[in-house]
Amino acid sequence: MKIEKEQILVENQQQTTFHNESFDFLGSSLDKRGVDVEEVVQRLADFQVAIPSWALGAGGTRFGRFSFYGEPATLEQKIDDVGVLHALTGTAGAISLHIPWDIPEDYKAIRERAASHGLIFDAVNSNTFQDQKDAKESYRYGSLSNRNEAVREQAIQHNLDVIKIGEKLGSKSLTVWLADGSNFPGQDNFQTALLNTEDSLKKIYAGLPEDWKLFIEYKPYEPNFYSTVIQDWGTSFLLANACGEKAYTLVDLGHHLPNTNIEQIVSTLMVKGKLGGFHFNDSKYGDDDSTTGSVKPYALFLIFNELVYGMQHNPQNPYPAWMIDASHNIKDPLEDLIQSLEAIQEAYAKALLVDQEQLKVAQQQNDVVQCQEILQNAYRTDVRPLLERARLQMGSALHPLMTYRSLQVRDNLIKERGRHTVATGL
Ligand code: PSV
Ligand code: MN
Ligand code: MN
Repeated sequence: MKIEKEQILVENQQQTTFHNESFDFLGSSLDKRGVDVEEVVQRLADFQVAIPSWALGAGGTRFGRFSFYGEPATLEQKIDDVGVLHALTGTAGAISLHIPWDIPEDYKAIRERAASHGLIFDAVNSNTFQDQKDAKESYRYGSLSNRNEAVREQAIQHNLDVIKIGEKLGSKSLTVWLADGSNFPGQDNFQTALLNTEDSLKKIYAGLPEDWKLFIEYKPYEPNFYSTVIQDWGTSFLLANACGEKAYTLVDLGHHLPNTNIEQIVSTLMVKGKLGGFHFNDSKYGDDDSTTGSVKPYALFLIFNELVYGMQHNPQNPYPAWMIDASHNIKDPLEDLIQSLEAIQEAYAKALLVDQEQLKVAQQQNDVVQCQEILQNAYRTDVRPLLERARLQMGSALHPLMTYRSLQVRDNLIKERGRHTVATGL
């Protein structure tokens, strides 16, 4: 299934008049506020978010999994699905693979397929949280932190193999998320587990190509419920520092205890030049992996406000690698991702509207009320016409979800792939 530009154009034509009216209205009021509207639209068009291969099928819970009809069963089909998203939104220009779920058979063909959709390969993800078929050692009691050297070596080698696969695809980064931890007090020696992890990560880092980055993801709990070795940004930060300048912390929005001030973490990491990657999702309770912006859109805006500030003021921090890390178990996964992409762009656009100069003045005057007004003035602006304009400029859909439905994408995928497909992955 491939969406042609012409199909989108036809859909857009029916909605252009209404779009032009709302864009002109918003544009003139932003103009009066001193906003460079063209620049905001351009930044939105430039903002690309990677889609992980595991988000394209319906996720499961530990109680079961209800598959969604027409899910991709192969790597080729996963790439095609991201192609659909990118054609509609203009924002999903990269795919992130998880190894060994997504090992290509024919690298050239896979690269060409991705390129035909305008996609590049983002970070490759290793997997040492599951035992693979025929593996010699088990990760039951941890991988990079394991007290048994043979297990650690197997996990290190796996990461080095993942780098090799990524190199053949044109990826430039490796993301390591570890499930390592313990379920009961006394089960593990915290210090040994941490030092083993540091040592293992350094060995992986040593195998990193010159122009690659290593992203170290943290998470407070789950699947282990007493302790996690890389539990928070501080632990990730110290491990990244121990590895070297190509190692960075990766923030996943769902990997924090309730009420954590994520925007402050973002700001601390950026000022220290160590925010490498970012996973979007939303949650009510834990690592829920819900649609981005579906539960706490204001929190997402505050995070983006710090990201925008950091991108403008912290040249010491590289441009972060953006990815959606959500996987829902009841929605059509593609519709879910379209909603996430829209919410991300919306939060970004609103953050771009924050009057940083005025905010600085209000902060200097300790005008707390005015500080809040400035932030909320940006947040309360309906920025959707800006997103539409960016998509229009890119030849993408003015209204991606509407177009997805009117082109009957899911029905076509079912016709092509059948109703019951089994994807590799979570
Ligand atoms: C597990 O929590 C997780 O969702 C992490 O966020 C990783 O990024 C992802 O799985 C893939 O390994
Ligand atoms: Mn993640
Ligand atoms: Mn997660």
